[in-house]
Amino acid sequence: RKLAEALRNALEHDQLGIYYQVQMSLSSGEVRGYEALLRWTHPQFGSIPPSEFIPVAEENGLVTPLGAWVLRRACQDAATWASPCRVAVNVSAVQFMDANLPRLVQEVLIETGLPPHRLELELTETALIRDKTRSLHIMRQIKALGVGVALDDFGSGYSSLETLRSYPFDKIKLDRAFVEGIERDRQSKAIVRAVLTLGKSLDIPVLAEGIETEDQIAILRAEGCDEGQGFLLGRPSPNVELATQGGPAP
Ligand code: G
Ligand code: G
Ligand code: NA
Ligand code: MN
Repeated sequence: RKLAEALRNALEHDQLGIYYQVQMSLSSGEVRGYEALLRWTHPQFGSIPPSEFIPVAEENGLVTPLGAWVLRRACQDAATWASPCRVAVNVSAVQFMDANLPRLVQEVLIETGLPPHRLELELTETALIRDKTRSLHIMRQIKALGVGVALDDFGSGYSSLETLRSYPFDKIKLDRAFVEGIERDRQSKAIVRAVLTLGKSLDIPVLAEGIETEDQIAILRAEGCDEGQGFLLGRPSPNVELATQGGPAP
Protein backbone atom coordinates (compact mmCIF):
# COMPACT_ATOMS: atom_id res chain seq x y z
CA ARG A 1 0.00 0.00 0.00
CA LYS A 2 2.68 2.43 1.02
CA LEU A 3 4.88 1.18 -1.77
CA ALA A 4 2.01 1.75 -4.21
CA GLU A 5 1.74 5.36 -3.10
CA ALA A 6 5.47 5.85 -3.42
CA LEU A 7 5.36 4.35 -6.90
CA ARG A 8 2.56 6.66 -7.97
CA ASN A 9 4.72 9.49 -6.72
CA ALA A 10 7.80 8.12 -8.52
CA LEU A 11 5.92 8.13 -11.83
CA GLU A 12 5.08 11.79 -11.32
CA HIS A 13 8.44 12.90 -10.00
CA ASP A 14 10.87 11.34 -12.39
CA GLN A 15 12.41 8.77 -10.05
CA LEU A 16 12.20 6.09 -12.72
CA GLY A 17 14.87 5.36 -15.25
CA ILE A 18 15.72 2.80 -17.85
CA TYR A 19 18.95 0.84 -18.01
CA TYR A 20 19.90 -0.91 -21.22
CA GLN A 21 21.63 -4.25 -21.56
CA VAL A 22 23.19 -5.29 -24.82
CA GLN A 23 22.06 -8.33 -26.83
CA MET A 24 24.65 -9.64 -29.27
CA SER A 25 25.03 -12.10 -32.10
CA LEU A 26 27.19 -14.89 -30.70
CA SER A 27 28.68 -15.75 -34.07
CA SER A 28 29.66 -12.25 -35.21
CA GLY A 29 29.71 -10.25 -31.98
CA GLU A 30 27.48 -7.66 -33.62
CA VAL A 31 25.09 -5.72 -31.42
CA ARG A 32 21.54 -6.86 -32.18
CA GLY A 33 19.74 -4.73 -29.64
CA TYR A 34 19.28 -3.66 -26.05
CA GLU A 35 16.85 -4.82 -23.40
CA ALA A 36 15.20 -2.00 -21.47
CA LEU A 37 15.33 -2.66 -17.73
CA LEU A 38 13.31 -0.44 -15.46
CA ARG A 39 15.01 1.08 -12.42
CA TRP A 40 13.48 2.97 -9.54
CA THR A 41 15.65 5.10 -7.29
CA HIS A 42 13.70 6.20 -4.25
CA PRO A 43 15.03 9.33 -2.48
CA GLN A 44 15.04 7.53 0.91
CA PHE A 45 15.04 3.80 0.21
CA GLY A 46 17.50 3.87 -2.66
CA SER A 47 17.17 1.50 -5.55
CA ILE A 48 14.10 -0.76 -5.53
CA PRO A 49 14.22 -3.77 -7.89
CA PRO A 50 11.43 -4.34 -10.44
CA SER A 51 10.79 -7.78 -8.95
CA GLU A 52 9.47 -5.88 -5.91
CA PHE A 53 7.52 -3.06 -7.46
CA ILE A 54 6.10 -4.61 -10.66
CA PRO A 55 3.80 -6.93 -8.63
CA VAL A 56 2.73 -3.94 -6.52
CA ALA A 57 2.03 -1.96 -9.68
CA GLU A 58 -0.02 -4.86 -11.05
CA GLU A 59 -2.14 -5.06 -7.91
CA ASN A 60 -2.77 -1.33 -7.72
CA GLY A 61 -3.70 -0.48 -11.28
CA LEU A 62 -0.37 1.26 -11.81
CA VAL A 63 1.05 -1.13 -14.33
CA THR A 64 -0.78 0.48 -17.24
CA PRO A 65 0.70 3.96 -16.73
CA LEU A 66 4.04 2.45 -15.71
CA GLY A 67 4.17 0.15 -18.73
CA ALA A 68 3.18 2.99 -21.04
CA TRP A 69 5.94 5.14 -19.57
CA VAL A 70 8.59 2.45 -20.15
CA LEU A 71 7.41 1.70 -23.68
CA ARG A 72 7.34 5.36 -24.68
CA ARG A 73 10.70 6.19 -23.11
CA ALA A 74 12.41 3.10 -24.56
CA CYS A 75 11.11 3.85 -28.07
CA GLN A 76 12.09 7.52 -27.76
CA ASP A 77 15.59 6.52 -26.67
CA ALA A 78 15.98 3.90 -29.40
CA ALA A 79 14.94 6.42 -32.05
CA THR A 80 18.02 8.50 -31.09
CA TRP A 81 20.56 5.64 -31.17
CA ALA A 82 23.32 5.80 -33.76
CA SER A 83 22.69 2.23 -34.88
CA PRO A 84 19.25 1.12 -36.01
CA CYS A 85 19.16 -1.89 -33.71
CA ARG A 86 16.30 -3.35 -31.72
CA VAL A 87 14.97 -2.32 -28.34
CA ALA A 88 13.42 -5.08 -26.22
CA VAL A 89 10.77 -4.02 -23.71
CA ASN A 90 9.40 -6.24 -20.94
CA VAL A 91 5.63 -6.44 -20.68
CA SER A 92 4.05 -7.74 -17.49
CA ALA A 93 1.16 -10.17 -17.35
CA VAL A 94 -1.49 -7.60 -16.45
CA GLN A 95 -0.20 -5.10 -18.98
CA PHE A 96 -0.27 -7.69 -21.72
CA MET A 97 -3.88 -8.70 -21.08
CA ASP A 98 -5.01 -5.09 -21.50
CA ALA A 99 -6.95 -4.94 -24.77
CA ASN A 100 -5.60 -1.42 -25.32
CA LEU A 101 -1.98 -2.58 -25.55
CA PRO A 102 -1.88 -2.98 -29.37
CA ARG A 103 -3.24 0.54 -29.79
CA LEU A 104 -0.74 1.95 -27.31
CA VAL A 105 2.12 0.25 -29.14
CA GLN A 106 0.90 1.63 -32.45
CA GLU A 107 0.56 5.14 -31.03
CA VAL A 108 4.02 5.09 -29.49
CA LEU A 109 5.59 3.90 -32.75
CA ILE A 110 3.92 6.69 -34.69
CA GLU A 111 4.77 9.27 -32.06
CA THR A 112 8.44 8.32 -31.82
CA GLY A 113 8.96 7.39 -35.46
CA LEU A 114 10.60 4.12 -34.44
CA PRO A 115 10.22 1.52 -37.22
CA PRO A 116 8.10 -1.39 -35.88
CA HIS A 117 10.76 -4.02 -36.63
CA ARG A 118 13.08 -2.26 -34.17
CA LEU A 119 10.73 -2.98 -31.28
CA GLU A 120 10.46 -6.33 -29.54
CA LEU A 121 8.20 -7.11 -26.61
CA GLU A 122 9.35 -9.67 -24.04
CA LEU A 123 6.59 -11.76 -22.54
CA THR A 124 6.76 -14.47 -19.93
CA GLU A 125 4.65 -17.57 -20.07
CA THR A 126 2.62 -16.44 -17.07
CA ALA A 127 1.52 -13.40 -19.06
CA LEU A 128 -0.24 -15.68 -21.53
CA ILE A 129 -1.72 -18.72 -19.89
CA ARG A 130 -4.55 -17.01 -18.05
CA ASP A 131 -6.76 -16.67 -21.08
CA LYS A 132 -5.46 -18.22 -24.26
CA THR A 133 -8.02 -16.87 -26.72
CA ARG A 134 -7.58 -13.36 -25.48
CA SER A 135 -3.80 -13.40 -25.27
CA LEU A 136 -3.48 -14.93 -28.72
CA HIS A 137 -5.70 -12.21 -30.12
CA ILE A 138 -3.61 -9.46 -28.51
CA MET A 139 -0.37 -11.06 -29.62
CA ARG A 140 -1.56 -11.31 -33.24
CA GLN A 141 -2.55 -7.65 -33.24
CA ILE A 142 0.89 -6.67 -31.98
CA LYS A 143 2.63 -8.84 -34.54
CA ALA A 144 0.45 -7.39 -37.28
CA LEU A 145 2.05 -4.02 -36.50
CA GLY A 146 5.41 -5.55 -37.41
CA VAL A 147 6.61 -5.67 -33.81
CA GLY A 148 8.51 -8.77 -32.62
CA VAL A 149 7.53 -10.86 -29.61
CA ALA A 150 10.02 -12.84 -27.53
CA LEU A 151 9.27 -15.58 -25.01
CA ASP A 152 11.19 -14.56 -21.88
CA ASP A 153 12.61 -16.90 -19.23
CA PHE A 154 12.02 -19.94 -21.42
CA GLY A 155 12.20 -23.18 -19.50
CA SER A 156 11.48 -21.71 -16.10
CA GLY A 157 7.70 -22.09 -16.22
CA TYR A 158 5.29 -24.99 -16.05
CA SER A 159 4.39 -25.28 -19.70
CA SER A 160 7.11 -23.77 -21.81
CA LEU A 161 6.61 -26.23 -24.64
CA GLU A 162 2.86 -25.76 -24.70
CA THR A 163 3.37 -22.00 -24.79
CA LEU A 164 5.79 -22.29 -27.67
CA ARG A 165 3.39 -24.54 -29.55
CA SER A 166 0.40 -22.25 -29.10
CA TYR A 167 1.81 -18.80 -29.77
CA PRO A 168 3.71 -17.36 -32.75
CA PHE A 169 6.89 -16.21 -31.01
CA ASP A 170 9.74 -14.59 -32.92
CA LYS A 171 12.39 -15.46 -30.36
CA ILE A 172 13.13 -17.71 -27.42
CA LYS A 173 15.02 -16.24 -24.47
CA LEU A 174 16.56 -19.19 -22.69
CA ASP A 175 16.36 -18.68 -18.94
CA ARG A 176 19.66 -17.92 -17.28
CA ALA A 177 19.29 -20.86 -14.88
CA PHE A 178 20.29 -23.19 -17.73
CA VAL A 179 23.23 -21.04 -18.79
CA GLU A 180 24.45 -20.92 -15.21
CA GLY A 181 24.89 -24.68 -15.05
CA ILE A 182 26.14 -25.24 -18.57
CA GLU A 183 29.86 -25.70 -17.78
CA ARG A 184 29.24 -27.88 -14.75
CA ASP A 185 26.31 -30.19 -15.13
CA ARG A 186 25.40 -32.53 -17.90
CA GLN A 187 21.70 -31.83 -17.39
CA SER A 188 21.90 -28.11 -18.09
CA LYS A 189 24.03 -28.66 -21.16
CA ALA A 190 21.65 -31.32 -22.48
CA ILE A 191 18.68 -29.00 -21.95
CA VAL A 192 20.39 -26.08 -23.66
CA ARG A 193 21.25 -28.31 -26.59
CA ALA A 194 17.66 -29.55 -26.81
CA VAL A 195 16.28 -26.00 -26.75
CA LEU A 196 18.68 -24.95 -29.50
CA THR A 197 17.57 -27.92 -31.61
CA LEU A 198 13.97 -27.02 -30.93
CA GLY A 199 14.61 -23.43 -32.00
CA LYS A 200 16.24 -24.59 -35.22
CA SER A 201 13.37 -26.99 -36.01
CA LEU A 202 10.78 -24.30 -35.39
CA ASP A 203 12.92 -21.67 -37.11
CA ILE A 204 12.89 -19.44 -34.03
CA PRO A 205 16.20 -17.87 -32.95
CA VAL A 206 17.35 -18.51 -29.39
CA LEU A 207 18.97 -15.92 -27.13
CA ALA A 208 20.83 -17.20 -24.05
CA GLU A 209 20.43 -15.02 -20.96
CA GLY A 210 22.80 -14.48 -18.08
CA ILE A 211 26.13 -15.24 -19.80
CA GLU A 212 28.81 -14.49 -17.22
CA THR A 213 31.88 -16.48 -18.22
CA GLU A 214 34.08 -17.16 -21.24
CA ASP A 215 33.44 -20.89 -20.80
CA GLN A 216 29.71 -20.38 -21.03
CA ILE A 217 29.93 -18.27 -24.15
CA ALA A 218 32.33 -20.74 -25.79
CA ILE A 219 29.93 -23.63 -25.21
CA LEU A 220 26.92 -21.64 -26.42
CA ARG A 221 28.80 -20.64 -29.58
CA ALA A 222 29.86 -24.22 -30.22
CA GLU A 223 26.27 -25.35 -29.80
CA GLY A 224 25.12 -22.79 -32.37
CA CYS A 225 23.16 -20.45 -30.11
CA ASP A 226 22.13 -17.36 -32.08
CA GLU A 227 22.30 -14.54 -29.57
CA GLY A 228 23.45 -13.82 -26.05
CA GLN A 229 23.03 -11.39 -23.19
CA GLY A 230 24.71 -11.20 -19.79
CA PHE A 231 27.26 -9.48 -17.61
CA LEU A 232 30.14 -10.82 -19.72
CA LEU A 233 28.81 -9.02 -22.79
CA GLY A 234 27.63 -5.92 -21.01
CA ARG A 235 26.10 -4.77 -17.76
CA PRO A 236 22.82 -2.88 -17.77
CA SER A 237 23.68 0.81 -18.08
CA PRO A 238 21.72 4.07 -18.36
CA ASN A 239 23.63 4.85 -21.50
CA VAL A 240 23.79 2.67 -24.59
CA GLU A 241 27.42 3.56 -25.38
CA LEU A 242 28.49 2.43 -21.89
CA ALA A 243 26.33 -0.68 -22.16
CA THR A 244 28.30 -1.77 -25.22
CA GLN A 245 31.77 -1.42 -23.73
CA GLY A 246 33.78 -4.11 -22.07
CA GLY A 247 32.47 -7.16 -23.87
CA PRO A 248 34.83 -9.90 -25.02
CA ALA A 249 36.29 -9.94 -28.49
CA PRO A 250 33.98 -11.93 -30.78
O1 G B 1 16.94 -5.87 -14.10
P1 G B 1 16.48 -6.80 -13.05
O2 G B 1 17.26 -8.02 -12.73
O3 G B 1 16.28 -6.05 -11.78
O4 G B 1 15.04 -7.27 -13.53
C1 G B 1 14.29 -8.07 -12.72
C2 G B 1 13.01 -8.45 -13.43
O5 G B 1 12.23 -7.32 -13.70
C3 G B 1 13.26 -9.15 -14.75
O6 G B 1 12.44 -10.30 -14.76
C4 G B 1 12.78 -8.18 -15.77
O7 G B 1 12.19 -8.85 -16.86
C5 G B 1 11.75 -7.36 -15.01
N1 G B 1 11.65 -6.03 -15.58
C6 G B 1 12.63 -5.14 -15.81
N2 G B 1 12.15 -4.03 -16.39
C7 G B 1 10.82 -4.24 -16.55
C8 G B 1 9.77 -3.47 -17.12
O8 G B 1 9.94 -2.36 -17.64
N3 G B 1 8.52 -4.00 -17.09
C9 G B 1 8.29 -5.24 -16.57
N4 G B 1 7.05 -5.68 -16.59
N5 G B 1 9.25 -5.99 -16.04
C10 G B 1 10.51 -5.50 -16.04
O1 G C 1 13.64 -11.75 -16.55
P1 G C 1 14.58 -10.93 -17.34
O2 G C 1 15.34 -11.78 -18.29
O3 G C 1 14.01 -9.79 -18.05
O4 G C 1 15.67 -10.42 -16.33
C1 G C 1 16.72 -9.65 -16.70
C2 G C 1 17.50 -9.48 -15.43
O5 G C 1 18.65 -10.30 -15.41
C3 G C 1 17.96 -8.07 -15.25
O6 G C 1 17.62 -7.69 -13.99
C4 G C 1 19.44 -8.13 -15.32
O7 G C 1 20.05 -7.22 -14.43
C5 G C 1 19.74 -9.55 -14.94
N1 G C 1 20.94 -10.04 -15.59
C6 G C 1 21.38 -9.70 -16.80
N2 G C 1 22.54 -10.33 -17.11
C7 G C 1 22.83 -11.10 -16.05
C8 G C 1 23.90 -11.98 -15.76
O8 G C 1 24.83 -12.22 -16.53
N3 G C 1 23.85 -12.61 -14.54
C9 G C 1 22.86 -12.38 -13.65
N4 G C 1 22.92 -13.04 -12.50
N5 G C 1 21.83 -11.56 -13.89
C10 G C 1 21.81 -10.93 -15.07
NA1 NA D 1 13.14 -9.71 -19.98
MN1 MN E 1 14.54 -13.51 -18.70
